[in-house]
Amino acid sequence: MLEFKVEDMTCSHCVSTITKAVKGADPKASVEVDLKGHMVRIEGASDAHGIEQAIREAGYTPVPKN
Ligand SMILES: [Cu+2]
Repeated sequence: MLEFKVEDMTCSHCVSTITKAVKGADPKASVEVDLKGHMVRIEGASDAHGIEQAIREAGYTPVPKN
């Protein structure tokens, strides 16, 4: 599992933007977002670097947790 802390994710719009960004980067990945905890968890990722970059390009600051 891939985990990112995304402090600048603040509302349901952010959740949907980040989810779309991750899916766009890695369509087979499944994304789980914990808005209150500011965590994004991704299962089945094949391209961790691409996912991190996609979240950044969507305007957020992902900090890898593992
Ligand atoms: Cu938001």
